[in-house]
Amino acid sequence: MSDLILHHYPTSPFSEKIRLVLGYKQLAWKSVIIPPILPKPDVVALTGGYRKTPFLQIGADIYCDSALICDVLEHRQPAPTLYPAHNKGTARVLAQWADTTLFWAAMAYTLQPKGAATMFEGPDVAKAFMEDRKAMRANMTQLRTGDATAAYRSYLRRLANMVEEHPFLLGDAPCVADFAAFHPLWFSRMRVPVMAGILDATPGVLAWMDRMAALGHGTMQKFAAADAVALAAQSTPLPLSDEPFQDEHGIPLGSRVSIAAESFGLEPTEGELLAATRMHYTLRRTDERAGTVHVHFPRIGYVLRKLEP
Ligand SMILES: N[C@@H](CCC(=O)N[C@@H](CS)C(=O)NCC(=O)O)C(=O)O
Repeated sequence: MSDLILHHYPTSPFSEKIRLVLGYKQLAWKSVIIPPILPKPDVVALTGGYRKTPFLQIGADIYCDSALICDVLEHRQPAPTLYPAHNKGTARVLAQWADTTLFWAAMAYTLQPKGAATMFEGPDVAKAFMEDRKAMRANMTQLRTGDATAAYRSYLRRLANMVEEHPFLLGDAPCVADFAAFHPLWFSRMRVPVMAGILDATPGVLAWMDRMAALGHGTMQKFAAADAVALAAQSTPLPLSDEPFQDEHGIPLGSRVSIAAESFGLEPTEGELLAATRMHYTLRRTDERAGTVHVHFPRIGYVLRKLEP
């Protein structure tokens, strides 16, 4: 079976979500460290434009977005499951809330000037990072610090209510919602410890975080970005799933299309629409370094547009 290659960087919260899922499922994986800001030539050779972190590579197949990566890892290693049969819908909805509403409140609180001042090695690195992220947020409403802090405190209390009932958010075992709720809090606690005091009011949440962290990161082996691009060029994309085409846009398969995130980092990937199933899109594109690759996106959170042929 082809290797799982995670393109990520150590301080990325969404990457920590996936590293822990790899640990929970006890998977072996290869680690490619990518730059946290643009330019990202090796990333774009594989994704065709998408620049967010993390993404997963399996040979010549590229999976964008941590929600899609969770589905791919579940398919690869169904046990233990991320989607318990008795509350699949609740788990996905709670995960989506955590990856968006909770994430942005946690970031706005944690990266207020006092936190941001401790995060970077020098003023030039800080300035480059802040400018990169400001451009990514161009179409978003920025939460103000006071509002973000109040919201984050409430969300922590709500999470505490859940983990006071059972060891994980929805029961005795972690599900996709636990991984999604963990990573923004991990960023506050582990990456910007000067801001971690907000967690002290909810010791149940801290204990749950310790249980989550104990899942580990699976078995990781370092891999070079250039080797990952070369591997894609030598590989043939996997056969497409036999799930039916679900047309919501009036865009036929085979059309030239672009796919971009709805918000935060709108760099599009362009290619030929090969599949649009109930939950996922697949594009085919050819890159001069990576060869022909299939780039996959979730439907939720992404905008599909037809391009002129
Ligand atoms: N919806 C995406 C969000 C990913 C995301 O926003 N990642 C952050 C890092 S944790 C990012 O891309 N930052 C800019 C970058 O790394 O270039 C997912 O679930 O993967």
